Amino acid sequence: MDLATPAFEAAVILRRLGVPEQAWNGGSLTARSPITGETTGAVRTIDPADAIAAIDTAHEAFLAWRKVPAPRRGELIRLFGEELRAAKSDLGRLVTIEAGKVVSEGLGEVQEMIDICDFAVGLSRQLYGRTIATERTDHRMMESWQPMSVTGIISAFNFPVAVWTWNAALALVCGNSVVWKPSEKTPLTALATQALFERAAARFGEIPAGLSTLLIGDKKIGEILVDHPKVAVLSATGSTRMGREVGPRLAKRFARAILELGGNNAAIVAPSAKLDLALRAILFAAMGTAGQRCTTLRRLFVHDSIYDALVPRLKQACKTLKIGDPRAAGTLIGPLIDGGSYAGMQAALAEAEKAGGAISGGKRASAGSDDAFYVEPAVVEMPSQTDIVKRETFAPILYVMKYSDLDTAIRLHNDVPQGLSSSIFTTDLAEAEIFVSAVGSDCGIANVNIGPSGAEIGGAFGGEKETGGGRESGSDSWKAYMRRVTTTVNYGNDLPLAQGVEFPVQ
Ligand code: UN1
Repeated sequence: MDLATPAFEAAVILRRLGVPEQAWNGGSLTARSPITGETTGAVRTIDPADAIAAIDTAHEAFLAWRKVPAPRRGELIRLFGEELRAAKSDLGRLVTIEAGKVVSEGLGEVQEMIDICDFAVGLSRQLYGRTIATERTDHRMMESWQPMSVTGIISAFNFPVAVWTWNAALALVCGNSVVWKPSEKTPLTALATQALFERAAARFGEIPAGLSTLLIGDKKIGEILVDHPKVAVLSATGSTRMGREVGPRLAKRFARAILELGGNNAAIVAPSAKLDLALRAILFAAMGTAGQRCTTLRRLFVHDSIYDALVPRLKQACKTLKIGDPRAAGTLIGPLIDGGSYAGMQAALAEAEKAGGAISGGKRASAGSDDAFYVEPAVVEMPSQTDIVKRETFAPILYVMKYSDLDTAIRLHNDVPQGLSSSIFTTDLAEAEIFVSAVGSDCGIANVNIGPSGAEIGGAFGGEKETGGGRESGSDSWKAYMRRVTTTVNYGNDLPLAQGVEFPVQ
């Protein structure tokens, strides 16, 4: 079956979703599809003065939105979830076209948006505070949660719309307004998402102008968002290099940062592991999404007693993964996002080889276009955890190392700057418990018998060390978008002071 060009498909979808033509035709930012490398749009960008004004308007919107009862705010997100359900195949397809994800992963990304909307709707009738025992007679002490202000969101190309929704759905039910600076590599999916949000807003009725604002532009626009005093919470997903710039600037003005930066996720395969299950999990986690998830599996520690039973099979299975147009049936590995990403992968492989690595795969796969970058997934057997293994390369490279005792494996596992996600494959209960205990994995996510990627929205998502420490999505991550208020009420006639302090006044 012949597929239409990505540019043609993108235009049809954008029109169907009601994205105004002038937003993606005639602007200065070139949108492209990694499938063929072709141009898919000329997107209008915002200039700095307008970006500042838009954030001011978003703040005005916040002042009105914070007064809307939270369950009513949840209604807006419920409607947005409905729009996403109705547009799932279109938006999923656009994710495929713009980020290069295979069809089920493009659809999965939209499903992740729907799931977090459902979660946020439920949350809008909760946002619980506690009542706390007070030491004073005739007093009550309690905690409540109030909206913060404008929430800024900077998102990456690899989850171009789901990560925005993780943040926006929670921030909006929490009573904030949101301003979004998407990756310059994925502006069309951002425009489509904004159009769907606006459909929901129109159905909702009265909503303050600027409640959800999209700012398409370069790094300068991101910096405006980071530095604007009205942006009280900023969630940024991207490289550790980006986080190192953003974090201190936010700290300087005491804004709250939610940073989701690099990962260098590992798995340990123990002697008792179910090998078939482990093999499938490793293949998806390491090679799925062409290695371009923050949670992608990049390092594998295999016990020496099963190394020969697993690693040759792994290398063989990698050769059978179908590489190509992510829209085609059966494709499991789509393109890298661009040539820079391909160059980064080749540089990492060259360095690994120099350090004694034995590489299987990793070559450029033919694409029929010089501007599209498809690669064979690479398995690299390393003699030890060298410098290149400790760095995150956003590509399908899996470094494999042998271990003989669990303590050493855990020590090596943790001996990298990043701390996002991790896994152990074992049927030994004690090993599994050790891995997720205080002395085990030092990551924000620690799994047993599943890979490190593909997290559900219900749990808090994020990690430690150079991953940035932020948590998004499920559990009580919503608290990051709210102001905690501690209140003590005296309903008596006396004025007892805390800690028994006396302050007699005549
Ligand atoms: C990311 O790669 O930025 O766990 C987010 C996963 C996804 C989210 C990843 N649910 O793979």
